[in-house]
Order: sequence, then structure tokens, then C-alpha cells
Amino acid sequence: MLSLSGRVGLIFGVANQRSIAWAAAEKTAEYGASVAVTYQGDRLARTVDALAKESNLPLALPCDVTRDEDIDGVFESVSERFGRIDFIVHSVAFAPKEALTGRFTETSRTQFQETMDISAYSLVKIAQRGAPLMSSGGAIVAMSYIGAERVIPNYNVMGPAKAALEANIRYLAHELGPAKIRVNAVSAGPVRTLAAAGIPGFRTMLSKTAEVTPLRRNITTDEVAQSIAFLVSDMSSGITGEIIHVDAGFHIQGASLSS
Ligand code: NAD
Ligand code: IMJ
Repeated sequence: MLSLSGRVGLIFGVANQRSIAWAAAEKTAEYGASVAVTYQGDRLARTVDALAKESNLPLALPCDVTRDEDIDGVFESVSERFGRIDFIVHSVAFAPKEALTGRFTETSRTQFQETMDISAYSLVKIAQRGAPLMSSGGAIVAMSYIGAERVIPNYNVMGPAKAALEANIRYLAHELGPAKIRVNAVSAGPVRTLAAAGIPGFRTMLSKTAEVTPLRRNITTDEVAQSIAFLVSDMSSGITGEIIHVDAGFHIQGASLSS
């Protein structure tokens, strides 16, 4: 049976109740883990503090992943409270809104750099600071999307950022493996969260996806959370450097034609 009893987890990227990070926090806590969550900044403090309180999570901490001092502060707080970490979930992404419409070819240097810093580099910094606290091994999981591998309209600069994130997974898995730290990603199908709100055509994408996936439906946030729980648990002890698609099978299709 999947158990996270006695484990300490740190989950980055809660914005609200719909966040994948929040679903992962609730799920891993249900399986017995002590879970600390982070949120981007003051704007989200009240919402996330309230959620954490409701679900009896021990810590909710601010962390803007572009700031090394914020990341250091989070690890200090968790270390002070628990003395170690068993798993980390990275569920953070950002590209400037203007870069998510129009032509990818027009992406500016600053848009590219900001997107890469928040959505890809942050995993390296988090692993760098987290690994020393995983003294008896551990697991790191990040969130990806098929836009890393294939062209998805409007995903634009996020595509190269997720491609870099997936490469980070492999390089970190290679280096941290000897310390018994596994590093994997979940590549999720589209789910309705803040990061998907306001994306032009998102609703159409959801209905079209449900028509063509082998399972003939979309995935749920709960299914993503289950897979995250699996990847941070001993049930996946032989898996590292892997990108698991939790997308109702969308990624295997060679043509978007149902028959
Ligand atoms: P979400 O908006 O709830 O989560 C994204 C989080 O990133 C937010 O909490 C936001 O505050 C945080 N963030 C942005 N900039 C930050 C910064 N500078 N510092 C710290 N945090 C910052 O949406 P979500 O869908 O739960 O997204 C979580 C992850 O899942 C992302 O990596 C996203 O790319 C990925 N993902 C989402 C979908 C989807 O369809 N929703 C599909 C596949 C993958
Ligand atoms: C995001 C953009 C374009 C198409 C998209 C998405 N599709 C899906 C997403 C089809 C499923 C959601 N997704 C997988 C993401 O990784 C979203 C990242 C994101 C979303 C926003 C919206 C608000 C903003 N910046 C963002 N940066 C990254 O200002």
C-alpha cells in the first residue's frame, strides 16, 4: 500500500484550491506525510494560509523562486521545523502573458529569460538547496506539459522552458541518484487551474482533447496528485529520470482523428 507516513514533504506553487500543488499537498498529507507548502508572495498569503490551516498543514511559506534568498529561507524554515526533507514537488511556471499569444518568433530576450528562470532554472536551485536535507534519500517531482515535446498553439516560450525542465530532470537524476534521490516529472494533460485560465481557446482544447484521447476524456487534478504521490513514495523506488504522462494517453496519438 502507498504510505507516506513519517515523511516530510515540501511543495512549491500553491496559488489557490485548484492548484496542482494544492492537490498534491492534500493527497500526500492524506497518505500520512507532514507537508509544507509555498506560495509566490504576499498577494497569495491569506488564501494559502487559510487552506493550510483548514487541512492542518504545519507550514505555509512565501517563496518567489526568482529570489535565492526566498528559496534559502524556505529550506531554513523546513530544516528548523523537521530537520530533514523526504520529498519535494515543484509546481511552478510563468511566462509573461503577452508571450503566450501571437508569434513565438517574436519572443523577446527578457520574456525568454524570465520564463526560463521561473519555469526551469528554479528546479535546479531548489534541488541544489534541497538535496543536502535529503540525508537518507528522497524524491523530487516537477510538473511538465506535452508542449515540451510538440508544438501546442500559444504555448510558445513555455515549450522551450518545459523542454529545459525535462532535461533538468535527467541531469539531476543522474547526479543525485548516488545519494538515493530520485528525480521525475509528471507531464499532465490540460486541467482547469489559474495557469490555464484566460488561455485563448482553452475550453475548446479541453473538449477536443476529450474526443481524441484513448480514454476519451480529460484527466482530473486528483489523478495528477495520485501520480505525484506515487512518484514521491517507495512504490516508485525503481523509477528516476522519467517523465510520466498523465494525459489519458494523448501523447501516443499520431493524428488527432478519432475513429
Ligand atoms: P497554478 O497557477 O495554480 O500554479 C502555478 C504556480 O506557479 C502558482 O502558484 C504561481 O503563484 C506560481 N508561480 C509563478 N511565478 C512564480 C514565482 N516567480 N515564484 C514562485 N511561484 C511562482 O496552475 P497549475 O496548473 O497548478 O500549474 C502548476 C504546474 O503544472 C506548472 O508547472 C504548470 O506548467 C504545470 N502544468 C499545468 C497544466 C494545466 O493544464 N493546468 C498541465 C500540465 C502542466
Ligand atoms: C498555457 C499557455 C498556452 C496554452 C496552454 C497553456 N495550454 C495549456 C496551458 C493548452 C494546457 C497550461 N499549462 C500547461 C501551463 O504550463 C501554463 C503556464 C502558464 C500560464 C500562464 C497564464 C498567466 C500568465 N502567465 C502564464 N505563464 C505560464 O500571465
